[in-house]
Amino acid sequence: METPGPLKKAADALVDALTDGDARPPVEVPGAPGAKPPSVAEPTEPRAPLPPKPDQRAPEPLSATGRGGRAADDVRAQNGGFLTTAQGARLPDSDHSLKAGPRGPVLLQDHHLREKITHFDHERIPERVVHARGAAAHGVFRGYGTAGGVTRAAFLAEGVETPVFVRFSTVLGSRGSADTVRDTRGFATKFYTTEGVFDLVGNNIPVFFIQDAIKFPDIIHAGKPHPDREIPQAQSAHDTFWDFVSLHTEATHHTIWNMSDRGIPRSYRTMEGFGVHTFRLVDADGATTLVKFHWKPKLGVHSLVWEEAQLIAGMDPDFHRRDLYDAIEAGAFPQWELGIQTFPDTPDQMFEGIDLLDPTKIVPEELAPVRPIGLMTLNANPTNFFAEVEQVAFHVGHLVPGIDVTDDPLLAGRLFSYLDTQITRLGGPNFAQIPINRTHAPVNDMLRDGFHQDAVHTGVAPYKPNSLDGGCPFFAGAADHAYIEHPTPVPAATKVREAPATFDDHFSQARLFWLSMSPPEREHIIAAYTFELNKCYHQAVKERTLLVLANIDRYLCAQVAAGLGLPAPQPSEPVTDPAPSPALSQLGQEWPIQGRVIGIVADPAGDLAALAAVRRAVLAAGMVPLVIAPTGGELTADGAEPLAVQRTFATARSTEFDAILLAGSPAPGIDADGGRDAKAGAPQGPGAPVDPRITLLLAEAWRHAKAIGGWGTAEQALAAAAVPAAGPGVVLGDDGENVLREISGLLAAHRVWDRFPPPTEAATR
Ligand code: HDE
Repeated sequence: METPGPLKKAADALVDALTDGDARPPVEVPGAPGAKPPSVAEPTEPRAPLPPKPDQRAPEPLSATGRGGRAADDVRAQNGGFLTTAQGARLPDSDHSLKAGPRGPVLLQDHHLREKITHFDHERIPERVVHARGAAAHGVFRGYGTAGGVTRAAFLAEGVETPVFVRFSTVLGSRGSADTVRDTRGFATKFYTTEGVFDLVGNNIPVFFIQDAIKFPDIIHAGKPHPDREIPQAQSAHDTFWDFVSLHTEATHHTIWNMSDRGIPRSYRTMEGFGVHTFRLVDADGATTLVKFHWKPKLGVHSLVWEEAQLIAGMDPDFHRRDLYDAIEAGAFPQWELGIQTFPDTPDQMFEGIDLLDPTKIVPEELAPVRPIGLMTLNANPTNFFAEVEQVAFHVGHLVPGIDVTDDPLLAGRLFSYLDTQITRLGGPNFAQIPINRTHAPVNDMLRDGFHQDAVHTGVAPYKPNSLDGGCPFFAGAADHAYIEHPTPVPAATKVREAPATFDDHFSQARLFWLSMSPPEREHIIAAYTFELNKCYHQAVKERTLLVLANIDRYLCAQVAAGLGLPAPQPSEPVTDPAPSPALSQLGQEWPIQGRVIGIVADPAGDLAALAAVRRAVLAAGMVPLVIAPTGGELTADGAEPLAVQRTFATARSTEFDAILLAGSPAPGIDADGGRDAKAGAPQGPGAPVDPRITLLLAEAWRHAKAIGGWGTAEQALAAAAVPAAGPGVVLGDDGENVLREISGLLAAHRVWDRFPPPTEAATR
């Protein structure tokens, strides 16, 4: 190890300052790439790599077998200020191959060239076969102790803090696909508990498309792009998906969730998470309880509107990962409560007539309330995407004492699949030794060798029983926290390829979901089915899907049929009348507004001091203010403090903001010309000229049911955008801070839902 020079010492001091939680400087505008701004000129002196940004954290510095501790916080691989080869030989140049003269042929002996290119050629690993697109963060889970009566899992005991790593994902798209597509979202949590790793590998939808794992390749082949043209990317709006789900009606319940607003979350921070399957908890005395796991976001469940989701897929395909990272960097740490629904572990594994082994069914919260058992806070971004997010390997079979699986046939297949898939994806059987996957519990397995073996095992007897290594390692008993499968009785049976009769009901819970939606949510569901099916080419697929919809609801089926230009069929099964579950609707409650993004449109001719005051008030409320002005740089006025601009009229789009504040009505900027910025090309309405990008911004915010506020001459801009000044969710006033207060109240309900009152016809049979 080289002796640290002054530059390394300076960098270390910066790490200390930046990683000290209390000293962490507030970040008003998150997203800058480095911990320190670079110089304009290319640096000429070597120095140690900059530390990670204060919001970032690397995996714990543990050995491949869980040894070590927090001694060395900085586990980055770079060491020393000079560029070297992989073997540590210092390099004088990395821009020119070794040649026989400046114009001569390149020499084969150039090891640096070969090493650099060869390594580059192998930088990619196979993307996940599903859930390829995702983002993740580090955090901590604190047990409330309220699960103590039903499980002996140590990490759920009161006050126990457990590090976690959480990866959110879409299912269908490739690694580079857009975040805001209509899809199910993965919600996978790795708990690094003292008893070993526990992975809760869930989704943001509480049910699944299939009841048996053997169908997984079928649903995924149907949902992925068509095998001939490899289109469409990351979406279900195509023939093969609808062909499959209309024939395979056990997918009906999951599909209606996908077509609802749950399929297009506003943010990972505003998603619920579900373990989907029923698990079996075991307490200290061996008593068992069946449970379903729920993650409840502190910010509430909140979704995009479909047009917004589509615009964002183009404007900012990284919208969800950016939102997660920015919120954490800005200190608005996302939080979820972990909760359980508990059910008696009866021999039939049913609860109130619901088969707990059927993963296409929920148990409404009104029948079995969700009991909170702990709080998760995500408080650090990854330091290196590949090392952490790409290489993290979850597995439903990573369980700890006190948590056991049930005989859900979907879960059984998953218990096989997750281990199997990593062997290809992560290049061999030793992926548990990759830093992000290392357990924080001591490891003494008898698994040896294999590709990428990082541990240098000692001893001569990696087998049991042995005497040559003193019989070590020894077996643990229950008192030593051994993981002992619960001795669950299995009834005598005959081998068959069959599902139980209780799995035959495919429609009643899809109807339950539909009946639980508020009128605006129902309209969105109708629109989503209509949109997706109108993207299909085959009429047979559309007609077959209408037959499915008829079994859910007459109004839903009739409206979608009308949109498709087809007749609405009659139901083929009696339509049941389940009691709605109000807990399934996103509407009707108020939520905290931390981390919401407020676009403040500046009028350079307006009162900058007032704008600055509103900006400060947005920050004080825990939200992120982004100043939008005709050009970049700073806004200045006599006597006022200069104000940094984060977005220009050309770069801003309404979809980035949860609410818009107008500090006046800005005149057209220098690039307000359709030739330079097509957004500016729309015809202008009568009245004082307003920059056309701002009228577009307002018109979009209006139709996406976002709150809009303004002061000064703001009314002119609203008029130019044909936004009614007295319309729902529009707040005009003389004082910006008062306007902001009202806007904050509107944001607590997420959107201005009454802006577009839906038709009054209720769902009917
Ligand atoms: Fe997965 N799933 N899955 N899945 N799944 C994978 O594992 C699989 C299912 C879920 O962020 C794969 O490491 C089968 C349900 C998430 O890394 C693979 C079946 C639920 C993630 C796999 C299911 C999920 C995956 C691909 C049917 C919600 C992303 C890469 C029996 C409860 C984890 C990988 C991450 C990933 C198999 C069904 C959630 C192939 C066979 C149900 C969140 O092993």
